[in-house]
Amino acid sequence: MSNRIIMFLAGATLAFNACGQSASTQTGAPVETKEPNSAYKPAFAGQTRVAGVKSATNYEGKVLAEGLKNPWGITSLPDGRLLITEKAGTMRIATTDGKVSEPITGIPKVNSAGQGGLLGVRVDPAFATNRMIYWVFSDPTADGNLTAVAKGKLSADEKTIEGATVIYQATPAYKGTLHYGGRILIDKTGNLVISTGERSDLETRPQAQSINSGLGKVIRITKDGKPAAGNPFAGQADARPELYSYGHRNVQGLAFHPVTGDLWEAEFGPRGGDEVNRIEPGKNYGWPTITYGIEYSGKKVGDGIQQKEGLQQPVYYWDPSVSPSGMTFYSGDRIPEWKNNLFIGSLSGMHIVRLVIEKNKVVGEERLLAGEMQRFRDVTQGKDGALYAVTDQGRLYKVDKK
Ligand SMILES: [Ca+2]
Repeated sequence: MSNRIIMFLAGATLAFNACGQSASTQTGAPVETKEPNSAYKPAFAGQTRVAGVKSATNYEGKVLAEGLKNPWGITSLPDGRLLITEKAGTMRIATTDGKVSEPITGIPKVNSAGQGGLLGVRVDPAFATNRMIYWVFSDPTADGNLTAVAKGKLSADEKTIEGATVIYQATPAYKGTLHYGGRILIDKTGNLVISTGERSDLETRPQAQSINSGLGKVIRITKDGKPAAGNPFAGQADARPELYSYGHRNVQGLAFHPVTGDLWEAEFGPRGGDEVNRIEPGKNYGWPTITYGIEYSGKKVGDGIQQKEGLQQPVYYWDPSVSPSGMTFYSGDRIPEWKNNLFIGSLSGMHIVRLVIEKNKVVGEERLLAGEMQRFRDVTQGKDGALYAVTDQGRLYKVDKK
């Protein structure tokens, strides 16, 4: 079957599913036009460079605020305001019309060198009564830096975090400042799902494949930092019971699918090989044994293989890299054609990725706000059903229909 026919069929599927809604237009041509770094072949059709789509809805990205200092994570408070972390170690609260608070104090020291700092943040589902907040940060210890998780209570006047406590450290520590992962979600059982990185260097990289290391993992812990019940390696000798999945490089996107409830993640590849994965407990996602990327030097990674029995294939990958950061599925009603699509902040690509997903496969890709020339660090869905995003350059955006 020719590529053209496959694209036509994909377009027909989209139009059918969007019946009764304003349907996205299938443009056919992939949104990526640059040469890939390698000649690696995908494992299945639609694993990279799928047909481009274009939102039919007249949407806009409005700058609500500027001057945030390297914002990294954004999430909604129950009243609809936005809680934002800044890399150097502060949090601020922003209203959805762009008023930004003074920095919130009481947060344990972070090491903000390199890619470290105050990272992902979530509020307790019972925040309205307990005011608890959970966050990930780069923890400077005597042995080096590591990805850690802390919790604390937002004071009634919203000026400080009370009783901040470090509840989990993804050891071992390492004297480097790269690849901390750093996202956090709260799952439907009330446990915390955290991402880490393999700390980038050749020395630590193999630990992504070790189930007795905290590096290069998705981790699932209780709100007290203990391994969550039902984790895949519980009771297994020489394995850490807090681990949920492994073989990751640097996971900076985590989101639950609003319909299936599945955990999805995005991670950075080296030169090419950025990935979107659907995470199943206990599975090995391959890094550094398999990858669609190459070393920054241009050499192959390891044996230069992309597929291996027992190692999970990404649902989708990019080459060249877009640097996929924070992400969310859209479950709002304001733009019906976006329902259940995945939105990912792109750093080096400087846009917001929109992926249309059907039956766990990507069937369309769009680039939003590419003209803004911003490094989109995180995106979340507001209580009002609009998307809110923060950029490395310090902007807070609202993305909504005009
Ligand atoms: Ca992988």
